[in-house]
Order: sequence, then structure tokens, then C-alpha cells
Amino acid sequence: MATTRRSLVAAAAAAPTLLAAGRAMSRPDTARADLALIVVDVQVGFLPGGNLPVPKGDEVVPLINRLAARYRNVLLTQDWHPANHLSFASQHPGKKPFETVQMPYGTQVLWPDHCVMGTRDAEFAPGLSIPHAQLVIRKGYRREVDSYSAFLEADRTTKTGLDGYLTSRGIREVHLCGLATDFCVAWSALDARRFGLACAVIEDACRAIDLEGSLARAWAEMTGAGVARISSSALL
Ligand code: VGL
Ligand code: ZN
Repeated sequence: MATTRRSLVAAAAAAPTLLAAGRAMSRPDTARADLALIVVDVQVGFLPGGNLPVPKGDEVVPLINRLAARYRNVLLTQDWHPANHLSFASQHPGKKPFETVQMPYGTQVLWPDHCVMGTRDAEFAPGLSIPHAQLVIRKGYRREVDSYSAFLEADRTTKTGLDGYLTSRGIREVHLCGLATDFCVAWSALDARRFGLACAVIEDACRAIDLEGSLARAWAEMTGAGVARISSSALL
């Protein structure tokens, strides 16, 4: 009987603790050493007024600043093209932006000239404030090959080096945010899974280009590959 009474008291006393622990456990620990936030392409060129504006791309900047402050490890990517990059429609006479061409590695969407290395369009968004960011991965700097993904260029074989960096640092999980959901964020998320990392995309901290259903397709592929679709409210 004494045992039962003690157990009931213990259970009653423990209830609030369990609730508190449950709440704490349902909020991922963003300060974990084996987790990194990757902020994808939050650059002038992808904001309204830039050369390849993502609708409402500016809206994610303050949210990303708040999110990033919670993570021990933050990495940035930067789209970084030479002026004659072959993903630019301007390099293909008769072609217009958002048409496609065949490249040796497959179909390539043609874009307006954007994020040319060293220009203002390629700079990080002026409101982006992540002083503790540890690494900037630049991508798309070879004329012949585009690179949406932070891990692998569009030929699907050339590495950016990010996988080796993460492995060296013991980072096993990445959370992604930034621009654009359906291109650089999605390709990076899918490659994170290919390299065996746990991966979540923070949906409301991203904005999409959405070319002919590309956003829905990207989410279907990400979900199928085991990318978690989360909201910033689960983290803040
Ligand atoms: C991107 C198109 C071309 C992106 C970069 O950051 O999503 N999209 N270059
Ligand atoms: Zn680009």
C-alpha cells in the first residue's frame, strides 16, 4: 500500500515535469554540435529588385536572422557565377530567360544574368546578420556547369567540398532555409540525404520561384527522400 501511495504521489509530482520535458524534447536542440543551419543564397540578386527576384524573398531575412541566432553552427551558400555563365540566357542566342537548353549533363533552365561574382547582385542581402556564420560555400563559378546544390554541381559528380567539411566536423544533421525553395534549397536538401545526413527544410524561412509546378514537385521529391518539412515555430 505504501508503495502504491508513494507511486501515486510520485506520479502526480512527476506529471508537470513530464509535460515540461515533453515540450523541451519536441523542440529540437539547435545548439547541438552535430547540427548545422545552412542558409541558402540569401543574396541581393534573389530579392525584389535583384536580377532574379524570388517573390517575397525579402520576407525571410529577419526570420532567418532570428533562427540563425539559435544555432551553434551556421553555414552560408552564395550563388557565384562568372559573367559568361552558361546558365544565363544571354549566352544562348535566340533564347530567353526561363526557356531551357540541353547541356552535356541534362536539361538546364536559362536564367537572367544573376549573382555575377564581385557584383552587388551577388552580395548577401543587406539585412542578413549572422556574424557567427562559420563557412561560405560559393557555387556555380565554373562557366560550363550550374550548381543549385550546395553539395554537388549540376553534372552530379563534381563536389563543392561541403560533404567533406561536414564529415570532418562531425555534423550529421542539417536544417535548410533561404532561396529558392524549389531550386537551390531543394537540390541541397536532396543531396544532404544522398550523403546520409538527416535533413529538415524550414518551410516558412524559404521562398520559391515556382516555375510551372516546380514547387510542388520539389516538395514531393523532398518528402519522398526523407527530408522533414518543418516550421520555424517548432524552433523559435
Ligand atoms: C537559384 C536559379 C539559379 C537558387 C540559383 O538560388 O535557387 N536558382 N541560380
Ligand atoms: Zn544561379
